[in-house]
Amino acid sequence: MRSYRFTHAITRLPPASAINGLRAVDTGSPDLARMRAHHADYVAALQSTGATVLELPALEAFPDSLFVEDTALCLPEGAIVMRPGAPSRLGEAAEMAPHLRALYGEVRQITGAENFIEGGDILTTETEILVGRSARTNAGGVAELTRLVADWGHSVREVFTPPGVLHFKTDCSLLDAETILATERLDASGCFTGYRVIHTAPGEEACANAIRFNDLVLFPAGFPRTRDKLLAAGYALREIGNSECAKLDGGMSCLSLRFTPS
Ligand code: CIR
Repeated sequence: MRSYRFTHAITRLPPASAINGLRAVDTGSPDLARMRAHHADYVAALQSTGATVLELPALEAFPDSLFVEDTALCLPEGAIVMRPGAPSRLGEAAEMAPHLRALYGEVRQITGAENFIEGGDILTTETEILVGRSARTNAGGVAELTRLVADWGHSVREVFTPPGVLHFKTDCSLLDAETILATERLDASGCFTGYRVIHTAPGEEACANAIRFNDLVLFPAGFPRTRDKLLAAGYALREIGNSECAKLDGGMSCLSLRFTPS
C-alpha cells in the first residue's frame, strides 16, 4: 500500500456556521473569510501535486463539516464510512457516503448504535492501521473497523491517545513510509516502535497534525522550529495558515480525505 501517494482528495468548503463549530476551549470565534482563504490555499496545495480535488459545497446544517477526514477512511480497496462520536457530526458521514460511492467500487459502513469512530483517530501507514481510542472513538468502533478491513488484508493496531487530546492524529502524522512526526508525549507511549520518529519542537505540539500528500508536506504556518527540523530532514514543505481552524481544534489532516480509488 502506498500510504502517502494519492490521485484524489475530497474537501468541503467551510460553512458560515463554522463559527459555531465544536471546540474544547473557546479561544474566540474563527474569522470566516480568513478561514476560507486558508482553505483555498490548502486546496491549491493539494492540486499542485497533480491530484484531482473534489471540492464539495458548504453544508450549513453541520458547522464542523469542513473537517471531512472524520467521516470516512479511504483505503486502496474501498472506503469505510465512519460513525462520528460527536452527536452533532453523525449526519456528516451520511452526507459523504454518496460521493465515495461515486468514486469507489466498494464502500462499507461502520454500523451499531453504540459503535463510534472518527477518521481523525486513524493513521494509515505502509504496513498497518493505527487507531487511538478517544472521546470520539470507542472499543466498538475499533472492533467494527477491524472486522471491516480484515478481508482487504489490513491489520488494525489499537494505540494510546494522550488524555485531553481530541484525536490520535492531533498528535502525529505520517511523513513517509518509515517516518512519523509526533509529539514527545505521544511517542513516549511506545506506539511508534519500529518507525523513525521526528518530534515536534518543545512548545510546538500543535503542529503535529500535518499531511504528506504526494511530494509535499502540508504543514501549519507558525511553527518555525519544527518546520526547520523537517526542512533539514529533506521534506518539501508547504506552509498553510491554520489559525482559524485551530480555534476549532482542526488541523491539516482534518480538511481532506486522500485516496486512490480502486
Ligand atoms: C470537532 O471537534 O470535531 C471539530 N471541531 C474538529 C475536528 C478535527 N478533525 C480532525 O482532527 N480529524
